[in-house]
Amino acid sequence: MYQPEPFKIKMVEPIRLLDRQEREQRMIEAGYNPFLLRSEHVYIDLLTDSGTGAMSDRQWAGLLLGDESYAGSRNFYHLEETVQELTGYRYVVPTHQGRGAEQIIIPYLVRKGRKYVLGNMHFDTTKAHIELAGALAVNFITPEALDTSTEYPFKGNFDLQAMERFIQEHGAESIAAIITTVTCNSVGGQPVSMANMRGAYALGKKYNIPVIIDSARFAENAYFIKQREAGYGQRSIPEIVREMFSYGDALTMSAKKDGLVNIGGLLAVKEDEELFRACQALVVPYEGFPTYGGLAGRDMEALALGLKEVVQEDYLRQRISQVEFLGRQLLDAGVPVQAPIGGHAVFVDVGRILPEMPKTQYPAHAFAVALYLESGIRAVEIGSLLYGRDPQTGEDGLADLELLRLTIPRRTYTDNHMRYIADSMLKVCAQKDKIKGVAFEYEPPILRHFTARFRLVD
Ligand code: P70
Repeated sequence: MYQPEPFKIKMVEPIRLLDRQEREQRMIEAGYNPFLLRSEHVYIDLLTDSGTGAMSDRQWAGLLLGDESYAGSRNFYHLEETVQELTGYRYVVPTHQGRGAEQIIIPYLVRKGRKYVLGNMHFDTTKAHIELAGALAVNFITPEALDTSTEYPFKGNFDLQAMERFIQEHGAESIAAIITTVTCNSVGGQPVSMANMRGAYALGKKYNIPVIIDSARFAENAYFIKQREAGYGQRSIPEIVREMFSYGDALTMSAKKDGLVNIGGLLAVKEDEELFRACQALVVPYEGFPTYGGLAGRDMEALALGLKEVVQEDYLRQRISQVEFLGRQLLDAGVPVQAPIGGHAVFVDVGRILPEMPKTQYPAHAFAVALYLESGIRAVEIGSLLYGRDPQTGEDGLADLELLRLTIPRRTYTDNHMRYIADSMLKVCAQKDKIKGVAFEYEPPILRHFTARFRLVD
């Protein structure tokens, strides 16, 4: 059943499709890296759902209520109350975006020789902060997640037994933290079940390891729990969200996703005053005074309102079903995609479309280049390019899956855009033998996918 939008459109932003020749020229100029294209040269932008959504009229109105005082802005108190109510956490620190929260809490947790940070699957900025702090990021994703063809309802889950074995083998004192990422971005925007979140938290308590919830897409995760997990069908989204956060000691949030704003982030601590004081002290040199943390007063107001809108069920129903609508068209046409369809994006399993191409030629990135040339659509690789090299051996081509992410911004594109995306994907698949791999012309040492330049391999 399709779900009509629970909003109507008040303002439009024109977009334009360049002709094929110009698209080719622009891709050469961008060094075959879609990140380096100018957005005006992109027709439909599926690079990310981060900061790219549309705000509501209430949020825009909220911008005019910005109190731009350096200290004690009223918008901070509105945001603080909203986050306390939503999560049950006592201490709230705004940050400029998700990685702002990570750069504060991760180095603090990694202190005193704690070598490992465990996760269901860490996202790239989180992994980068863990490595910059001198620790290793270790993933314990459930094995079902790595087979894109099986319909498993909670592919974001931890393999809790494997994680406990690791803790026992390496000693609890060597573990800095457990990070639960909801939804789990790297394996396809896949949800973590409540039972699994509870289990990860129980391990944290048993071994005295703090549990941090990386909560960029917390509301989408809550919606999946309501749909799929026994016992939650009759519970409200805010109730489910509250329970989810009860299984963490602190949270980091990129508010550019489920915060429904274009910029913003959060760090919040449930009740550990020492942890909060340490984070509060660090936020000053890195982000700003604790009542603004790198955000304007108006940004904090828009975020407080966004956090209230995102837990509305009619919003979530349409959001998730639009992504599903795109995914279904691809699945029905035989394109391998991560199933079931995730929350914020359709993840295409390019490893299965181009099985012959070596992982070190980054098949999903090569596919993204071909998709732009065909259609003006910009998508992003979530595979060996993004994963990066082994920090100790320098080995490359290590991701389990070579995925192409068609990321859907919130409240931004229509179902006709989804149809165009599906048609374009099928055209590229029909000519897959012509897709060429890529090789580096320039490879940055860290977070390389953002600024690398490439040439095509013959
Ligand atoms: C995305 C962006 C950001 C992110 C995240 C999770 C689970 C933290 C952060 C950092 C990053 C991106 C990737 C490819 C293309 C463009 C952008 N995810 N945790 O799209 O938050 O960006 O606010 O510092 O997904 O998935 P922030």
